[in-house]
Amino acid sequence: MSKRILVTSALPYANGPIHLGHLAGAYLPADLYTRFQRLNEKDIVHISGSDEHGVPITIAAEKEGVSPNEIVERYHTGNKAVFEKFGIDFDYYGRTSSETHRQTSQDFFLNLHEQDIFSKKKQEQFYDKDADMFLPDRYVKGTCPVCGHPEAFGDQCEKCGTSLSPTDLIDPVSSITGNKPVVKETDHWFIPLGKFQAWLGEWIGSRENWKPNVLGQCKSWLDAGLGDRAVTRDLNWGVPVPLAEGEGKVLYVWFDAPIGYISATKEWAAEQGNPDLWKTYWQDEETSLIHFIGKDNIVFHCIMFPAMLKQHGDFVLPENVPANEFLNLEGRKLSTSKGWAVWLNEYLEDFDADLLRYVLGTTLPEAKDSDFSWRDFQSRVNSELADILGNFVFRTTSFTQRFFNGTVPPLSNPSELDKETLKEIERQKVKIEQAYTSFKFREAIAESMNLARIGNRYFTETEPWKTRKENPEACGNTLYVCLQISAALSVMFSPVLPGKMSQLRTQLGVPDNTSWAQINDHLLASGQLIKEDTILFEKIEDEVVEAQVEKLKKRAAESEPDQKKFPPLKKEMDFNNFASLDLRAGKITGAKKVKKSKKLIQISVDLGFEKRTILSGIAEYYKPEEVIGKLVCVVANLAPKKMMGIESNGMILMGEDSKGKLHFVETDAEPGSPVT
Ligand code: B3M
Ligand code: ZN
Repeated sequence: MSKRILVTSALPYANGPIHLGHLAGAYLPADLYTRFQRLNEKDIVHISGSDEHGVPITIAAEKEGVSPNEIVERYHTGNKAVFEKFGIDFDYYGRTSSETHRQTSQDFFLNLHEQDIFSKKKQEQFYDKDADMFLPDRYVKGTCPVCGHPEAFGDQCEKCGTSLSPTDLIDPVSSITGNKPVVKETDHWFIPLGKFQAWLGEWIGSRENWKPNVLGQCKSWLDAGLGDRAVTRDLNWGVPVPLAEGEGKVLYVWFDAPIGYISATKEWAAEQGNPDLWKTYWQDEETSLIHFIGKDNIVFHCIMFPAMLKQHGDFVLPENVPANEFLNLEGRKLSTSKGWAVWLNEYLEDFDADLLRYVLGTTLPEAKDSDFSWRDFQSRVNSELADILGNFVFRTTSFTQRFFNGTVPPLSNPSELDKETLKEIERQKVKIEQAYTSFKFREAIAESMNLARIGNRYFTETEPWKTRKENPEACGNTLYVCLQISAALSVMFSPVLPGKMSQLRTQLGVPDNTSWAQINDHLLASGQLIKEDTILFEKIEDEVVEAQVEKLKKRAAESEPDQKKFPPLKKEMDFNNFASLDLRAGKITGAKKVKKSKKLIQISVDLGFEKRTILSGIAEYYKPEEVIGKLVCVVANLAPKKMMGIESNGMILMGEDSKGKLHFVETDAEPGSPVT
């Protein structure tokens, strides 16, 4: 193991508040890891900060009609504060607008420039004459060539997900003035990633213990072949290109942002009163550099930044990049623009930070996407934190208060079970340590909880409420063992539950500076006094989590655009095609939900001359009993289709409104009548 560890967590764009997706992707795992390693007495520094450059910032500013500066001030300050409240214990939280950062990233660029590594190339780019600026891809809007969505962006269509180039758009317009942009030539500097391809393949191949999801993404980038990537942009917001010919241009945000880790470490070192200390962490080979990020940042941290570092030559390379997958919310993809997110500052108005640290920690998307739901939050708080950990500690300490005057009893003539149970402390400690050091935080937390489970089971089995009279010595042993487990838990659980475990250590009299190595089965001395017990975890009522789900749904509904743009008209068809469609009036005579399907209802329709079974995707909008009796229009000559094991014979016509809700197309004509 290396001498020291430098942990970085992705610099979040200072263009909006921190939500659960951020936490699950990078910050909570980074904090769990750092807190564990600190407890384990490692020399470890955790660096992060605000990414204050790039189009994400200027777009947020334009949307609000304020300056980019106002946006980054607001969110840098707000995000820094909320991370702190949540217990994300950065050693330094910097920002890429700092002077140190400007200097550091310009020096970095110049270093590569002087090594003649960049190629300068002409590029054709959209230009807005009235705004007098080149338009970043995101600033060009138009119709998606793939799905016809009229509001696609120049880098991506958010409706169909296709990744685009601004010139792919049909009828492109500038999102600044609404004008049709012109194509103009501009110069940019490119890093030839292809030159690093062979080295990257070898280097990534030689990394140990990288997660399969990370290796998989790297492999597909490498297999696709690396090309040139522009490292400059025509934008008036960012780090200026430090060359006379680069006037008016800035460094590409993904060039300067990772250098932000270095500049923030420099600022941290200065703050420590030892300005050169940053060098130890970035230049001494005995540093393990670990980048915590979400999966959308993998290519930048595993390909582009290592290539930059390698070429520069003065810095260590990342030892591991334990990127996480995405967190969904209540079964849906998280989306801030659609209001489908839980913001950390709002969470903290209603609940304690530790509860979310625990629940998110048990659901981290470590190997694949995972889901956060309020029901699961409630159930984990109630049935794990309260019923297992809280209950174990409470029954142990309150029994000690009532029957042992609040002092730790002696261990005398322990039974096999007592001795075996004490040994579980060491066994769990080994498992937990193993999990933390291999970035398996879910497992580390589960094994921590398992020790509380073991304690609970033992308490119940040894029945101290009975032995208290029959065999006081055995009763004392039970409490001794349970108090030692509680004490061990108060240290073991501290990376996850820093606030609650500090409270527990105070109650038990376990010193706050107890290290991981010091955890053993006799942290408490016999005769030691335990303080009055408090309830560590209160249960959460149904109404409380229901209110959270309601809040989420309400916000999602509010942020839906009032007028959904309807899809463009389909291509003209000839009359014969239309005439081959046989539409009939029908009456719904029965309806029931299709098992295991969220969308489908199985409907019986009377067409007068025959009865049909039709599956209709309306379950999100109608209950089966609501549709019975409706007089509807049916496509009666559609080929049968099997869904969820049921054959559907026809289709019921529906109108889809601007909110996406479906409405029946109804007719008073008697069942069987042709609809023409
Ligand atoms: N700001 C992207 C993001 O927030 C970017 C990360 C920079 S890490 C150097 O996801
Ligand atoms: Zn599209």
